[in-house]
Amino acid sequence: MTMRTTIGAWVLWMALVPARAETGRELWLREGGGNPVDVVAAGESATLELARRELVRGWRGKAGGTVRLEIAADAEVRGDGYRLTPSGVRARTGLGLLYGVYDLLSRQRTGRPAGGVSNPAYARRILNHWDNPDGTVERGYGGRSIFWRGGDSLAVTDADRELWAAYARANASIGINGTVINNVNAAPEVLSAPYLERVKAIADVLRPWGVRVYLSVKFSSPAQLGKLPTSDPLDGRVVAWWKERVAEIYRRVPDFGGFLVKANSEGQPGPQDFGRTHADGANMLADALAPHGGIVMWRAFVYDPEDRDRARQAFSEFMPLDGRFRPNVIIQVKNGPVDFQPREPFNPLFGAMKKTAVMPELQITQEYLGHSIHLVFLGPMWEEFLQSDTYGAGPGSSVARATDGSLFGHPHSAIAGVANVGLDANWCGHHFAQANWYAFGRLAWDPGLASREIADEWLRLTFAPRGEAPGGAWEEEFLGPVRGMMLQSWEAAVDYMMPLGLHHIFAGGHHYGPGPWYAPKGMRPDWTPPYYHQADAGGIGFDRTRRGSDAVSQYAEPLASRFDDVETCPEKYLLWFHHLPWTHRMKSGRTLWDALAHRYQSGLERVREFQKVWDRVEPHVDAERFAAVQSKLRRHCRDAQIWKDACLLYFQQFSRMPIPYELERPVQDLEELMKIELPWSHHN
Ligand code: BDP
Repeated sequence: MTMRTTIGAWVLWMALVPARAETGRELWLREGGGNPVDVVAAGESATLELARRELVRGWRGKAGGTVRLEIAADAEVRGDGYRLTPSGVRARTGLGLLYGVYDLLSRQRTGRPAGGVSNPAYARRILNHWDNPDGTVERGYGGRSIFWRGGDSLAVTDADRELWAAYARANASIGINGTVINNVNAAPEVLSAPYLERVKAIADVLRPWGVRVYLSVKFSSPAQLGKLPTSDPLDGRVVAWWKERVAEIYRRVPDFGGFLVKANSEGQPGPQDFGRTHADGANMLADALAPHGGIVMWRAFVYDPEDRDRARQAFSEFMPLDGRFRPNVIIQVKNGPVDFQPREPFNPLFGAMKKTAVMPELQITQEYLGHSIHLVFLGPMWEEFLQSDTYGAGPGSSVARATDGSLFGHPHSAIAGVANVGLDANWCGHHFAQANWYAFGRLAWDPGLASREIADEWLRLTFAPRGEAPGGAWEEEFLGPVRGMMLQSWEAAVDYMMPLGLHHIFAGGHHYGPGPWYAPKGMRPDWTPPYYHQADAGGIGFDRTRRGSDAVSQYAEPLASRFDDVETCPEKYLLWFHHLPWTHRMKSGRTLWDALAHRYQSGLERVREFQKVWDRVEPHVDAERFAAVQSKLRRHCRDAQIWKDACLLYFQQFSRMPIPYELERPVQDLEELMKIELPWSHHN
């Protein structure tokens, strides 16, 4: 709770705080201030009915106005795109109309002018839920699963249906049209009849909102669930088993989207267990799905402890298979070559794999970015990634263009985000984590959007006083500063955790706190931070140059040479590609050690600024959300301090150089810091 010290402030507070409690449950779809409206729609469908209801609920245009929803051909409108016309919305599909309605309403609420055509860049815009049948969520920080309850409770209740509808509505409002409802580390039983009944119930609720259901499958399901002697993808019995399972799914869910597969990765079974390739495995499943219109999203997240550089492996394993996959296979590739680190260069498969469709996998849940404790807006990270030029087809081959179908023209295009949604009242654990769900949807629709615009929209929709068009003092005193905080928050986190290209220096297991020292005896080296930072008396960083692991050569020119040369390598990726002496001169003239220390300090300082920004906007925020975010920021700040002190004191053992005297001194001892087990869940 916050303390108000003067009566004056109290009166001001009474005047400004909205009367209604804000739990965050309504996300960016907060109601209030609907004007009467007349909706004229040609035709009838469940989706059109939703569009009509949304207009009636949220119309802020002229009171008593008329909105026309028409399905018609339009040379500029593609897929589920739409045109906002002076009289309403025109689209080719009912779903296009629903998307148009959301856009129209959002524009009314945010004061943006309406008009023009909007088409989705990616055909499939998908959430990946890492939800387990027992109701837990792997790397989930917003509470338990919204899909699975655990125990024997597969029965579907009205409360389930309401929850799924609210979830589907939120997704539809930002253009998300698919969801994988179980963990990539998949349990075979999801393919059994009782589970498929629940899958059907979920799909039935999601369908009118245009959200299709997909499943993650375990490659060894034929043996584990079907009791076959093998799961070899080239064995006739296995082929027949999958065909039958797939038919079984489509009997219940006629518009089922397809499978997501994690195979031969982190101990998961896969085709290589039978001496077959990823292509053999993916194609077998693709053939089973093709007659029904389903696709396979086959993950390229593979790495083997024997290889000297984990960052090279997806490329080495998948490039030779380019062109050997069926047209309904998409290779799902994490944004970076290692694993959702605070900052990575893009995975070199983007732009290089041309004969096979490739889809980006982003992580909305903040596994490596402060869980649901740190306020980190991921828009800028995704913008950097999607706009990175791969040079795959010459200059101008951004990751977005290399994957959305515009460069290589594959029949399917898709993008996935690992969901941060759970049973928490505000869905995501942290009020600001909702912005990452929102940003993912918006960028999947239009990867050219600037993260500044997205933050702006989201803040207006989520925090503006109810029922009023935001303006004046609110814009100046709330929107400006809070948007500024959001836009800096990712770079700040990179700086207090892993600046200058450092990566994977987390404590083992939870991936929340620092652990650059973490290397238990006998553990796979590629699961320990020293493998990644390589700090010693001679310097720090992973040598991926031509003289090192040569990962640079997986990038197209001019990138390969640019990353290889320490003079031209962007400093943000310096220690990703280079092992350098502590005294290496940076562009600023500072030594590498000093620059590192300054980065850690400035990351922490920015979080302390965020606390001030937030406290200052108190008069503009409801008491519930104000207090919740304020309290998270305290932990954020405390833990950023731990990151900075731990990393600097640990690396100082090697650099043997003083922390620059103008910077704050650490406030804890290294021995103490090494013992801290940060309570990483906001539930504890
Ligand atoms: C890692 C996560 C692990 C996931 C894995 C994956 O730590 O929990 O199963 O990625 O994406 O980041 O398969």
